[in-house]
Amino acid sequence: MKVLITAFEAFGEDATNPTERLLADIGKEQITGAELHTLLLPVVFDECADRLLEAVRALQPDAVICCGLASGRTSITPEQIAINLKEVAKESSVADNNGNRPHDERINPDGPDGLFSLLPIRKMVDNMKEQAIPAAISYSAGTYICNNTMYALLDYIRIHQLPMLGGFVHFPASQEMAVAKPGLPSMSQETMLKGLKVMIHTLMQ
Ligand code: PCA
Repeated sequence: MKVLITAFEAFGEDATNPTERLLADIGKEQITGAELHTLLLPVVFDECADRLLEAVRALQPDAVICCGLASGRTSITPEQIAINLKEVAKESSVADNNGNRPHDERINPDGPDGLFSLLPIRKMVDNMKEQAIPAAISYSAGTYICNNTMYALLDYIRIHQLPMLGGFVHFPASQEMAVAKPGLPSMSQETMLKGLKVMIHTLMQ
């Protein structure tokens, strides 16, 4: 099974993005039955999706697992749904890495309002919990870059009717980030890697 894993560069106030390290770590792993490919995406509206879809077209993977940071979360959270909206709230300080702050914009003006993940998210969560990894389904990927990426991927699969699994998983902050911001919920990079491996194994079950 050909599996494409993606992650994001740092954004906002955070100097690092733990999914970037996660991507480097999974790139060194051998998983029987899986041919792994990795891709780091920019935290820029539209470009995140363009780069991902370029790789999808070139690789034609059987499955795509996109990974991103959701600082403040306590578990690894596969997303259930992506919504057709790009929105950076005015009061939020987090423009994308090119300074874009879209407001009330559709990702695809002709696309459906929402698209469900094509990954076996419930099985992934159950399998991670069985391995004592904190995990839960999330019902909102937000309206920022991760949602943009997930929606664009699912919309592409929908439009081209591809036999491809795809979806998005948010990870908590790393322990290093929690040292800099006391009180921030965190998870070790080792546990994140273990969780990602469990999710890849779940695809092949
Ligand atoms: N998390 C952000 C964008 C990049 C990332 O890792 C998000 O949740 O949209």
